Amino acid sequence: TPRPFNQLPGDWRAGWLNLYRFWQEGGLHNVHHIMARKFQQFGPIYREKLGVYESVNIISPQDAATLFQAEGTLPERFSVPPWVAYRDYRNKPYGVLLKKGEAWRSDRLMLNKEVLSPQVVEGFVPLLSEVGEDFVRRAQAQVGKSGREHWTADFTHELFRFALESVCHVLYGERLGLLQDFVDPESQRFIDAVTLMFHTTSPMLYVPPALLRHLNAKMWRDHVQAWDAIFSQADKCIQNVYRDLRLQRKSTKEYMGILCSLIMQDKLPLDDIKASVTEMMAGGVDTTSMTLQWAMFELARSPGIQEQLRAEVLAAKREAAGDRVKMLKTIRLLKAAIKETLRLHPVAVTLQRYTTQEVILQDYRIPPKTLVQVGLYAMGRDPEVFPKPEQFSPQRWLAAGPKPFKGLGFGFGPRQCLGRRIAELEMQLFLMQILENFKIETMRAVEVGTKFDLILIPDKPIYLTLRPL
Ligand code: HEM
Ligand code: 2DC
Repeated sequence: TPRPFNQLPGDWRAGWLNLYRFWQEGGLHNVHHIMARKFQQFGPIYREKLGVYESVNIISPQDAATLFQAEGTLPERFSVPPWVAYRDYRNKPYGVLLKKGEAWRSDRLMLNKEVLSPQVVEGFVPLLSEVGEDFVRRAQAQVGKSGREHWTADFTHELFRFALESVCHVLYGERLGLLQDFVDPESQRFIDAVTLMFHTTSPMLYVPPALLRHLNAKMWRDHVQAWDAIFSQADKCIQNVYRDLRLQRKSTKEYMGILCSLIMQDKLPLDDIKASVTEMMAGGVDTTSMTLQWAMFELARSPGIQEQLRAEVLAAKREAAGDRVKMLKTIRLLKAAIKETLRLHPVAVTLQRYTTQEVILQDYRIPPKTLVQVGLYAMGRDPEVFPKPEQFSPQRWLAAGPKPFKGLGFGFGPRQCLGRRIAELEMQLFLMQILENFKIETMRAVEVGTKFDLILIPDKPIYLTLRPL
């Protein structure tokens, strides 16, 4: 018979003491390392209490399968407290990111049709390719300017701009011009606000924000300022589209973007559309850009794999006569390379769900309403799950046989990442276009680690070189 809940291994009796220890260990930026260590110490399941938050943590794909197969139709993840606190403080509506229950589900189903469904997603290809082409053109111009036949830089900010330009093109059907030499300071402010928002979230994760609010701590003020900037900039973009639509300035022939489709469908209240579109605009900056940066870094460190990918892309291009939609159907290794990048460098350190019924994990009874976290970072580097985990090997995803609950970078099920298809297409097209035009290089001696800043990011700048083929 399964063992009772209170026999689970782990430090779950003294929440505040644990939080204190966590701070002392520099846990703030090392959540992922601490988790990996706890799995080593306690085995594949442990219970933990940090401050007021209690969770059960798992690492094996089989346990993830058990968890997600029992999640039901209204899955709920850990609701990041400072994000909720901001919305309540400013009286701003929740979008799908923060909604729960039926209210979440009805919004989500409407959004799925315009953001995730295969027919609509194919229409994103020309919009996203155009942005990728501009990036290539800009890179070529930078090579010219350098006078040294290559462009070497920390690409963080270039990729932030690329990512925001991309997500806005599909959301609003309009270009912001972020890949030009002159960048609109308001757009730049939006990008900086998203980074600041993530950065100020992590220290407040385990301290109730209400407490910080009363202390009026600098962290909370910065967080509010960051969200204010995000909402006001998104609102401007949304108002522009709304006005153009009313004045019939938009030609109704071509695809006009996700926001237009949602407004014309008229099935969601405008405030709910706005809330979720704002979340998508903010969610589309650091996520894809950091993943692309890691992908280029890994390809630079594995020139052999980079050559294989280039060969695949060039063959696909010949066969499809340059048709990007067709090309996307044949680039299996490139898609595997993106999965492999997210295995080693997931954006989200964990996936979380509240259980709705009793589940058995590692032969322990987990009661309903328990927060269970899948240690995504730890799983990606566990040799039991991925042999030779330190090796970047896209090929491992192409080997015969199913790989259930191993590729979880975007989450799972009805509550998985809403931007998943946009993100995948954007990254596939970007890497295709880069591989067609440049060799990616880096100084091989430099080791780069990972830092938790709410999302996982490189712990030092990554310098990459693009060299025209
Ligand atoms: C949720 C990862 C890009 C918008 C999530 C979740 C993960 C994730 C792990 C939680 C899923 C779950 O609980 O099962 C990623 C990764 C990205 C990425 C790895 C890129 C490499 C994007 C983009 C957008 C976006 C480009 C916007 C277009 C969202 C939203 C949610 C979400 C709105 C909440 C969905 C809901 O609760 O219904 N993402 N994401 N993400 N993501 Fe992404
Ligand atoms: C952070 O302990 C660590 O995709 C916490 O695009 C648990 C947790 C809960 C929700 C996760 C979050 C972590 C990391 C960032 C995620 C978020 C859900 C969505 C969000 C993974 C793992 C993200 C980056 C969205 C953000 C959209 C936002 C900017 C409007």
